[in-house]
Amino acid sequence: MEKTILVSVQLRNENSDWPIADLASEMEELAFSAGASVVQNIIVVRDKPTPNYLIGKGKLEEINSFVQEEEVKLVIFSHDLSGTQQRNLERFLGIKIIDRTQLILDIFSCRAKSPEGSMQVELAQLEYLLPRLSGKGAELSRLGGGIGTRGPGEQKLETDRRQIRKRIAKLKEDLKQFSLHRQNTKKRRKDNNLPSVVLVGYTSAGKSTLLNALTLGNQTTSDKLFTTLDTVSKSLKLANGQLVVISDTVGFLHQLPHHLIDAFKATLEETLDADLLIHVLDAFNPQIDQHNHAVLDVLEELGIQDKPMLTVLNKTDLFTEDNFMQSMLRDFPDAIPISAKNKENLDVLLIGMEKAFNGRMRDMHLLLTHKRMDLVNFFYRKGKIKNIKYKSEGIDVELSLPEALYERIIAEEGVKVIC
Ligand SMILES: Nc1nc2c(ncn2[C@@H]2O[C@H](COP(=O)(O)OP(=O)(O)OP(=O)(O)O)[C@@H](O)[C@H]2O)c(=O)[nH]1
Ligand SMILES: [Mg+2]
Repeated sequence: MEKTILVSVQLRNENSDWPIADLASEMEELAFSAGASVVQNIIVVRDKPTPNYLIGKGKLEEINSFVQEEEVKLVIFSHDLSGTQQRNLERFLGIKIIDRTQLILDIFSCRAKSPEGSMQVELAQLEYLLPRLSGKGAELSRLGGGIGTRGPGEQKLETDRRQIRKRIAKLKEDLKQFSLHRQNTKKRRKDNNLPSVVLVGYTSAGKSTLLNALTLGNQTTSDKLFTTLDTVSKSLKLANGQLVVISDTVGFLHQLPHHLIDAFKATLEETLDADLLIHVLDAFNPQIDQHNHAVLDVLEELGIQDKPMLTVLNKTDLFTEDNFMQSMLRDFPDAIPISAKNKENLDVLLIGMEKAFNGRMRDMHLLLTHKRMDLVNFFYRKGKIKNIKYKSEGIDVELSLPEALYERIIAEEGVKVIC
């Protein structure tokens, strides 16, 4: 493990709703998730940044003495560094310096398993690095492997900018192919027309644990951040027999690097296309309000803040006193308290999902030609058949179906609307 110093920086000229102590503790979690061994977390509060080093000379000397005493190999800044600042800091301290964005990219790069996930991370890394390239090659080759140099790393950086631009274009093209393929699969799913539910939430809120609890799945879960990168979908039957597709996605974080959001938009297509979002909040986390806002911000950035959404307060098993939970429910009055780990109250969540879908059901009375038995099967899968009579003139069926299907069904051949 690399001995690491964290420098958590708050600049008063930048409005942040995150108290510095919370920011500092999140940096520790991120560093832990990347496999760093943190020996010091130094807090710096300034009015504004200095152009050369971000922080002042006094603090820099303080960091330098820790670096010498503890044989530190890496310093991670919580604030983004310009190329110049990073180079100056590396020259002054003589060790590798990275910022929060690079740290997050590094974690993603280690976690990415699918070819698509790896390409998305590589794209984000290259786009982050391109404007910071000048004069970096030589320094990076001196620095060797470890946190902050994974992924596209040194070798690719030493090739020139043109090569990197070419690689970026190629990655974008390949990712487009993945996306087209997914569109086709999605079209097939839409033809089946199963409603889709997507789990969203802050990293480590318990999304994968909830997916496993609901579907007897075996998604990997862990206390490290960003365990899940690739979207995984499973089918789930609600109590009324309605089948839905439920998907687990990459977790969010406050100020998630823009390059990453852009690169992961393709993976997040499932989310963009969801009929219902389930927002999983870790009720036991003291930063629950900030997490809540950070997730709502990312949803807004993706343009899906108005989708129907159920909020769940997860990890209720960790509360020993009832009144804590009560006050939590005062802050989130519509939320459903659950424990994904102990599978508590999941029936209430399932009913909530059912209600969310029922809200958009429409009653219909149709006469189908006998050739359209396929539609009867389709109705059984998608909705609720209330009455069905096989008559000589056709199949007389009264049913309720999702509103969204109405136009499509009445346009089908062999379908007559009775009322
Ligand atoms: N006590 C308790 N722990 C839980 C519960 N749900 C999840 N956890 C734990 O919280 C940690 C994170 O859970 P995950 O399911 O991996 O979280 P996630 O939201 O999928 O995280 P990312 O994939 O990193 O975005 C794991 O250590 C889980 O065991 C719960 O209901 N109670
Ligand atoms: Mg997960």
